[in-house]
Amino acid sequence: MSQDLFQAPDYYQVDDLLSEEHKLVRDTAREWVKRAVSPIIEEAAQQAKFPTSIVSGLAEIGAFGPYIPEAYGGAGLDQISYGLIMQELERGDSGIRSTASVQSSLVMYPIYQYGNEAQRQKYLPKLASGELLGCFGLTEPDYGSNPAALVTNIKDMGDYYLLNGAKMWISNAPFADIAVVWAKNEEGRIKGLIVERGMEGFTTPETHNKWSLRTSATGELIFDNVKIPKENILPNKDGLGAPLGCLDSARYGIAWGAIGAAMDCYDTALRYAKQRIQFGKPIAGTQLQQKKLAEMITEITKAQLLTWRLGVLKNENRATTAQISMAKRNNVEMALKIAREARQVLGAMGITGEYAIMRHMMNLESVVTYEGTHDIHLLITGMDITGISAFK
Ligand code: TGC
Ligand code: FAD
Repeated sequence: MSQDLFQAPDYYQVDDLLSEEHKLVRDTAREWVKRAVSPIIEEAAQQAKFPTSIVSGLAEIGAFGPYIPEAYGGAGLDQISYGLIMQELERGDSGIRSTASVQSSLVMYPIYQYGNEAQRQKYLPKLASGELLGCFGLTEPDYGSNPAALVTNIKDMGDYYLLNGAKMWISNAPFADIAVVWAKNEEGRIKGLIVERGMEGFTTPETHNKWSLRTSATGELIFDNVKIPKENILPNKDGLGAPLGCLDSARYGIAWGAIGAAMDCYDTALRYAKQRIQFGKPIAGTQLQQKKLAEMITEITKAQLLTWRLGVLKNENRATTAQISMAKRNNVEMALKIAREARQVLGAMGITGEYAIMRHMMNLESVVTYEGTHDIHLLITGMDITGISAFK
């Protein structure tokens, strides 16, 4: 990949809305991405390998549990700082943001919110430092958008639970040390449990041949009569609302992350358009390319303002699921459209690994599907404004 010359666009001086701490956290993550992610990420994507060398750096910049209290090893930051870290990571690559999202919002968050003190003490500090990596198993081969119908199950055996079933499309699964898994008990109630690598009957085969999110390892979780100690059940919340509560937090981070990918595509296209000469002048001087670039910065600016406001609401514990859905859906689609347009601005160069645009575009094809598809988020908005569920 060519040298990382990224300059973040801020057309409406959104920086003025950020505190000094927000800017420090953001700039630390930005500098780290330039130094540690940009030089290695293209090769990692080409080889479809999660770059394990960056795990300690992710922990150092506070990307594992940004809003988890410091007493448990987290960074103790607010929701806007969390969002800004996700933005900077996805500026580098959605797969890197994915790994941090899963660790923070889908593994540390449920242990912190739904776990007991012993579980928090046992797992959170090691997850924050990157000594342990985790994954989140909700989706099953036959139940993606409709997790309420999941069939993975636990049976009470007196001293322990017996876990059976399978999860699919699980980020971090191939290398995760622990998995937060959602399964039904004998009453059909969804429970969260912590499954540890090494438990007999638990395997995590990798999913190969992805054209998207190639720096993030994806796999299955297979449970064949796995004995789960009773102390591994998350005691403080059950029902579908428990995993969906984690998704709220992760979707919020994705809303910010997508802006990072969009900013990178825009910045690359703008620089290229100013330098690339055709018909005796920079292509940036043509009306058609200016239209593309002007629309990109307009959409990025709208997304920045939407997401900043969502962050304020989230800090005040007032952000609703439907507001988060709107931001996730809007920003991912915005980023995907910008990636497609930006790729065209670069002509043939746009399809090479010399520039990050095509990698962002392909990554975003996963981001638009996971954590609730584009359609599902639209229907969540529809349900919110009409009061009628289209899912039932
Ligand atoms: P519904 O009847 O609406 O709700 C069931 C219960 O859950 C409560 N609830 C929530 N609670 C907390 N947070 C939320 N966001 C909640 N949404 C709903 C609700 O109040 C109710 O509670 P109760 O007490 O009345 O029982 O549920 P439904 O079955 O109709 O489904 C609604 C729907 C379709 C919106 C939901 O199932 C959904 O969001 N589906 C999408 C599935 C999804 O997003 N899966 C993501 C898997 S994880 C992933 O993709 C990780 S990618 C990670 C990466 O690499 O970054
Ligand atoms: P389906 O639910 O089968 O949907 C197929 C299509 O039908 C979609 O377009 C959908 O919008 C549409 N559709 C479904 N229902 C309706 C409806 N009622 N009305 C209209 N249209 C509808 N899951 C995890 O649990 N943990 C992870 O870590 C994780 N990581 C992932 C990583 C990657 C790279 C990918 C691609 C997925 C990951 N997922 C993970 C799974 C992801 O959350 C699901 O793929 C997603 O929720 C959609 O489920 P599905 O693929 O089964 O699609």
